[in-house]
Amino acid sequence: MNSESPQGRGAPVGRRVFLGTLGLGALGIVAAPALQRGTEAVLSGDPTGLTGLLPNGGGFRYYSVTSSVPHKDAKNYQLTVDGLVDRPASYTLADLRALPQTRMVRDVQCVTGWRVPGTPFEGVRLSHLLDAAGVRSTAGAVHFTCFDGAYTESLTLEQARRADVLVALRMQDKDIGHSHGGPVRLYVAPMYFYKSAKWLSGITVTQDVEPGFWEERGYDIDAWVGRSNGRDDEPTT
Ligand SMILES: Nc1nc2c(c(=O)[nH]1)N[C@H]1C(S)=C(S)[C@@H](COP(=O)(O)O)O[C@H]1N2
Ligand SMILES: [Mo]
Repeated sequence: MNSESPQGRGAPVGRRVFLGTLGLGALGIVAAPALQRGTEAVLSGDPTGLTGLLPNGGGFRYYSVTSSVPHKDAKNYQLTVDGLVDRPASYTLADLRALPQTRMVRDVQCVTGWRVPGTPFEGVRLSHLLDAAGVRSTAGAVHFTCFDGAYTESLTLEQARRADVLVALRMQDKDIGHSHGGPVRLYVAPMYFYKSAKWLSGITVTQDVEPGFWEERGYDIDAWVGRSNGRDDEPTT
């Protein structure tokens, strides 16, 4: 059903999607433009409860597959890197902030159709953490886990090593807030936004790709914008 997916496959964003939203639990949200405009100003500061069904401000929608997510900050945040590596590691937020930072400004594109142009993200290249860990020659993929306890994602090692894949600490030139997956989320610039796992807590190097949360529910593992999930509307340059 469209309303429980990150994608309204071919569905016009309108009454049909809006009505679907009303019956929805905590799963992925598709909100109608009218609903966004009417409620954003009042509720955008509170991403809990009711506002989980509502937009997040700035054109973003708030998505979480769980009804609540623990809050983490510099005091208790940890990111582990393990699996097929020679040097497993654990990073605090301060550790991550001390590493070289890369800033990119790209369009965010959710597979449901909403898009936020020119969004700055900043953080540590995933390739930097992989190099530091020493990826073993038998490895072929990277699996991501989240401290919401439910969401997962994956990339091939080749994708994970791209320069436009970040372990992001900042978004919209601010530290990433809780509702956007802070303090640390993945940012996979060339792919639909469902690849950009929020509340990132684990990076495990694996032999093969393990499908992520939405991918086990039918979405493409290789989620290139414009060239996946039934779309083929951009030249493959
Ligand atoms: N942990 C986690 N990460 C997630 C999701 C989620 O539900 N849980 N939803 C994905 C989807 S479908 C989108 S469009 C974006 C939404 O990010 P935002 O809430 O910052 O707009 O997060 C992605 N990462
Ligand atoms: Mo999405």
